[in-house]
Amino acid sequence: MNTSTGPHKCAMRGAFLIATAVTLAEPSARADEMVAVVLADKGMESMRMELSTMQIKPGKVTFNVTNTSQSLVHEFVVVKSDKPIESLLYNEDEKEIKEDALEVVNEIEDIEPGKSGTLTVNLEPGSYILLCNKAGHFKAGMVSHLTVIE
Ligand SMILES: [Cu+2]
Repeated sequence: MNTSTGPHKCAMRGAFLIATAVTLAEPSARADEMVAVVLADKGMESMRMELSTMQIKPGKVTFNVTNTSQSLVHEFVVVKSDKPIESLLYNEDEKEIKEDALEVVNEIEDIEPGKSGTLTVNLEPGSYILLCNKAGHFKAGMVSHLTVIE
């Protein structure tokens, strides 16, 4: 809204403030969380996972996950874990994190290059690790961290 002060502008601003006050008085109207996720790589050597936010409130959250790769299939796994990312158990033969030893909340399997997927889950407060567990991708850097806190 601009700062010009004609009589019409003042009337509009007053109406806007009333509408805002009504919204704030209703805490149950809180919107569900939404996190945009980008899975990007420059081939097998350099990969990353970018989140639009690294901290959200507990409850229903929808991840909108986009694979921007030219050629590689990625996946998106949500893990509840208080451990540092470096301490996750790694299977050197399979070149992947041992998911059996983890509390996997849910995942999107096989997002094709240039495609997107969505995943909606209910998350309680705590620490989460988000990763792609295709062979070699975790070690190449396709992992991120999310905190859920009230
Ligand atoms: Cu991947």
